[in-house]
Amino acid sequence: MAMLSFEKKYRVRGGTLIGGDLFDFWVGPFYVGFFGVTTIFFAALGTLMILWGAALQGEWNPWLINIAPPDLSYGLGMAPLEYGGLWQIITICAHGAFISWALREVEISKKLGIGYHVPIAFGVAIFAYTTLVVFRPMLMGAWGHGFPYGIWSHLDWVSNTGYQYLHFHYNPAHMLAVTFFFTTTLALALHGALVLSAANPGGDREAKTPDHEDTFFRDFIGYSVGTLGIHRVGLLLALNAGFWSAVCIVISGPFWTKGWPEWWNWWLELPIWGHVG
Ligand code: UQ2
Repeated sequence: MAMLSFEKKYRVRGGTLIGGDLFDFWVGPFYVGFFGVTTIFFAALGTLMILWGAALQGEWNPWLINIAPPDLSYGLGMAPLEYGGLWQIITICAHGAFISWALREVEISKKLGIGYHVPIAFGVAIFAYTTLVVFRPMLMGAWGHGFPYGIWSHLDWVSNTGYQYLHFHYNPAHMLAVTFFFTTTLALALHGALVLSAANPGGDREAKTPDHEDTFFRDFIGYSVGTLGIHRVGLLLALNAGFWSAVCIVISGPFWTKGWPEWWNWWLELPIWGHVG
């Protein structure tokens, strides 16, 4: 079925979570919906707050624009706009936009009668962000523990926060997160390469079918995870990358305040090394 007639067939009324038919329409190729409107609202307001912060500081170099969270002395209270209040409003707007976007994905999934895998996957990314700027700051007692909004400044924050725990690569949850990120790229490279190799056999030869893809991996390593299976593997790997990223930062501070290398002393402290005392 051609794409345009497919769209006509499945562009149905209903499936909205809120507002009934009020925003149940399309603008060109885009579904709007109540949450399309709230996404635009929060994204526009948040962007304006960033531009306002840039104007207040007189810093218009895109690399250097920096909206910092409040000083630690403000604790979990509100701060004046120029002293972290903008960061607090921008954080609220970011959550408004991200959660609206996820709920718009839910409405579209309901219209199409498909599962909720996409909004759940996006939800894990939102969870990682919320862990950084809400959960961990709340557990540590100050919004000032959130990261600053700026291209350069957020990189400095990551570097400084890492060194605060001496060597972040010794954080076991960070090890898991990094491993999942790398394995995700491995899986996507394998999958993308395999699909393109079947679709483009070279010359004027006709595209090959998915059973060729299965056969390649069965010949190569004796096992094929399958054309559906590779997407399950990919989703599992990607969700774990986001999840363990959130875990590795939320345990740093609230759970472990020393250097991460020292955490591994549990190994030396096992009662099996024949120490006396
Ligand atoms: C596969 C398959 C695909 C694929 C890929 C594989 C036909 C088109 C990439 C091979 C993947 C395997 C064996 C699992 C890899 C696991 C990890 C953790 C990287 O068999 O079926 O479908 O794209």
